[in-house]
Amino acid sequence: MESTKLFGSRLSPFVEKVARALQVKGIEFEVVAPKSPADFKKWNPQTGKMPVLEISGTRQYDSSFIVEYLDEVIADPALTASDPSIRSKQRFIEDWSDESFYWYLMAMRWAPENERATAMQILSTVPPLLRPIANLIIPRQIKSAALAQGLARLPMAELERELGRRFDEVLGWLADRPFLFSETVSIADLALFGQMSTLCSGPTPQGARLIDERAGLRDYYDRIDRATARGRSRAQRAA
Ligand SMILES: N[C@@H](CCC(=O)N[C@@H](CS)C(=O)NCC(=O)O)C(=O)O
Repeated sequence: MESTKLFGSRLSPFVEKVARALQVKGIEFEVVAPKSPADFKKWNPQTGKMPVLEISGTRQYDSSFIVEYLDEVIADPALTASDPSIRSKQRFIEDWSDESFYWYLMAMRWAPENERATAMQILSTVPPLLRPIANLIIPRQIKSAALAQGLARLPMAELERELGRRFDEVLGWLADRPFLFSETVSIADLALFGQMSTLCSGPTPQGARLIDERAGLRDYYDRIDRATARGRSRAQRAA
């Protein structure tokens, strides 16, 4: 069987989301990291974004489309609930996490306090010879997207307060269940896990602290981590 390739960097919340989905499905894969921004367009001419998944001779783009595809080709374990009302909530949170919540992360990464560490983190994944040119392009390009969206214009104190509120709201949705609206992990949890994982990756200590201050959130993060770890059996994946 052809090998499955995940194009992108696991520093991206969307790539991490797909990596975790593959692990839940028990699909072996290799990560192909970008060498330059030109790779994004080469891998994914449609949107120029990562992740892209090469699987069974096809290339899929967009983390949500990819996970939906994985659920179609490997139905068990399912990453959405069979109950339509629960499934719609999981899809809604996945979309909220990808298209809205993500911008809190971007704002925090590209805040004046963190932008240097963020740029260094990204550049460390680029081959040394390409770093000078990447340094000229990547930070400016990504920061300008964050500023255009708007949250990145808030001062850090406001950003922390707002992100903390979003986390409290997530805990409200979680209530006393192990995963969002369900006893088993779904696309909603994977999407949030990707965002939290990037937030805990170093350049945004303010975001990592907001998670650590909330024991319920930290436990939720660790629970998704365990449920989606590579090589776990079904019994081991149980919360
Ligand atoms: N909706 C897309 C979002 C992907 C996305 O925004 N990826 C970012 C990395 S975190 C990217 O490739 N950015 C490069 C660019 O915008 O040029 C998905 O879920 O896959």
